[in-house]
Amino acid sequence: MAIPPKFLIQTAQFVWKTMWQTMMSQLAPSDRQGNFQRVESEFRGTIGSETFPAAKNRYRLYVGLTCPWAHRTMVTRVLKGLEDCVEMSVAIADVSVGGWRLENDPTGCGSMKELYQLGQSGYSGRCSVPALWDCETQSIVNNESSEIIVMLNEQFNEWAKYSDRDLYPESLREEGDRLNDLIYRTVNNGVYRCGFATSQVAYDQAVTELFETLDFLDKRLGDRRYLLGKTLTLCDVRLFTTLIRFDLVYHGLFKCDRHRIRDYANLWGYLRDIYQQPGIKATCPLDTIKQEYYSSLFPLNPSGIIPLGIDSADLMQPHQRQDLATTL
Ligand SMILES: N[C@@H](CCC(=O)N[C@@H](CS)C(=O)NCC(=O)O)C(=O)O
Repeated sequence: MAIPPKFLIQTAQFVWKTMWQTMMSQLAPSDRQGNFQRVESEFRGTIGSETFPAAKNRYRLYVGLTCPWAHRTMVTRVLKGLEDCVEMSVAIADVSVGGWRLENDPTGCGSMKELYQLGQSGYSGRCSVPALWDCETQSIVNNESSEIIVMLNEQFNEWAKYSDRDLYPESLREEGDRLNDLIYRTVNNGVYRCGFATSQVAYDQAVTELFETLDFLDKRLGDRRYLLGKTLTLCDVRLFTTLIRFDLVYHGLFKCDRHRIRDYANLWGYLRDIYQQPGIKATCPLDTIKQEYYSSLFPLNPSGIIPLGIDSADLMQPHQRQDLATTL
């Protein structure tokens, strides 16, 4: 006796959707309307405080190559020339353990979960990257990228190769912070709000806001080289790490598909401009980014198939944005 296909389809849909909702609630918690709710970072210590004085080789940065938030800290570390002052451990996204794995780490930890628990016994919160680790007190100083990059910019100048380079100048802070709020909500976190939405309404709102901001930023970058004028700031670092993943991952996997960054006249040149600056390309292993996203976010890509994407040659095309440097 053949099973009626309708029954088969309905059962598969029910089982599949239930499994998907269960996995999504672990991976990306959402509210009752299906909007992705990002969990607040828990460790908010400051370098330069009594507990965590600035020092050479005392702190270690834990990153993951896929992660745009961790990437902000990697780019800032390179732009300030802090490679010999703040060491870095690269965690690997491991879908089989459902988290970040560490290999041959000096702490002896085999995962970010073990590291967080070494820092605070009994810790049961999220074990995210980036995390700034204090090797002396064996504890996490801070795991919020927007704060770590400010500390990297100003607290290690005594040992920084490019100590004169101020990525968060006082005179541009007010305008930069305002822009950061918009970019965080609609672009940095906006792509996640699209990809992790669990209802059509939540996705529609996130995707509309995302492209409204990208259109606005594209226009803004028509007469200035960087977001705040002629100097590159943390504002650019924060936008860059989302843009570099956009055509590669977010456009397909997160359904951010109205346009690609390549379709924008100014954003595309701006992205290439930053990518081509000394040391930056090496922080962007495109194949790893693509592979880790498409395989570790299993509920969004159950087949595990990894698409073709863009490659480094596209990003190395000339951009001529240096000519805009004089206009503002
Ligand atoms: N607010 C954090 C977000 C960091 C974050 O979400 N990192 C992700 C990787 S892209 C992570 O490690 N997630 C693991 C988890 O939350 O358990 C920051 O900006 O530093």
